Amino acid sequence: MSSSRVSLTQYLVEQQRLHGHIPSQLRLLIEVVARACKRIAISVNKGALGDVLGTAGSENVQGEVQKKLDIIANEVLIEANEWGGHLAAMASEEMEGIYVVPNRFPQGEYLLMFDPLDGSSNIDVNVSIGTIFSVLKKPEGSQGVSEDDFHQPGTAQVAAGYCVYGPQTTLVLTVGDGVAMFTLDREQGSWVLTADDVRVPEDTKEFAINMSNMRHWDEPVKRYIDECLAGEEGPRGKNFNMRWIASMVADVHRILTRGGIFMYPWDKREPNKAGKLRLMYEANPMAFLIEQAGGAATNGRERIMGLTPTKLHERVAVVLGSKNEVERVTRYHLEAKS
Ligand code: P6P
Repeated sequence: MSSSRVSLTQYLVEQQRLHGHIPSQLRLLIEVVARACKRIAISVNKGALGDVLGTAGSENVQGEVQKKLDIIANEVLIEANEWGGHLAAMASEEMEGIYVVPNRFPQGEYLLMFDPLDGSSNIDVNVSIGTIFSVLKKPEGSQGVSEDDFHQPGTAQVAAGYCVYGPQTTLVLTVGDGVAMFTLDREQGSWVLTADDVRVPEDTKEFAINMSNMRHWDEPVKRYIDECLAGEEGPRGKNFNMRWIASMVADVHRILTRGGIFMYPWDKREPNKAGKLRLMYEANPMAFLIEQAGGAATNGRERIMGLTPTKLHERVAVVLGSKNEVERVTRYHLEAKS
């Protein structure tokens, strides 16, 4: 690839030439999602100058109060993707059921899932938020499309990524050949390759967890965090730092950039041992990116991408990031069971 600026399109064309993982319909899908993220960034960046802050006076299927920007982002992604002929259906955190591409448009072979604006509690306080997306192929031979077609393990993803709306607007993407980052050049309105072959350091001194939930955690998580807090006098023999942005996209971006461990474990308020985060459009795409960058992603015990969902909005516990730390948490869970 030339040392000069590489655009998203050039990167995708060259990746297809090198690895053959990006058929033209998938390239179109990624470019359409990237364009939608540029449109969302414009609304996000307006803040109080546009009628985009505050709540929309409605709740989503999760029972969460919807922000105006949640609805704007959801509509932008639906409208950008429904006519292209690359998709059979979409699913969103903001919609109860799947959105089947209307008959007036050609049907494609891909399924797109997204959290249109993750971290919305941060919108009104000007903290980074993001769009998360995951792409599956519609199962061969399935007539029409139903929610069951989405119930595939994370290992079946053909692409995943996020766009973080922060000091920079950055698109982070994998199609199974490593992780690349593209920064939005606002003057030209184009995505420029700014990092290729991203790697997560296997060790870290930085953990991310919402400490206010400590009293609800299971023993292995308490043990792990207590040891981090004990610092160099404790069993880990080193001091740790803590970060919690409460925007998964921003916390994961930090971990992809400099390492770390992110934990949203199940807690005793969750009767069915699930967690807060959603498997299909938060945990799975982030797990794909982290694994492609040499990290690990589990629910505390088992690989997230190995789980087969049975419901569209299924929740899961999440432990992801620097491989050696994630594996330590798994070991503590196994020791607790024995
Ligand atoms: P808490 C945002 O609402 C989100 O889904 C993730 O982006 C984030 O990591 C988590 O929830 C924050 O949860 O309980 O700390 O507000």
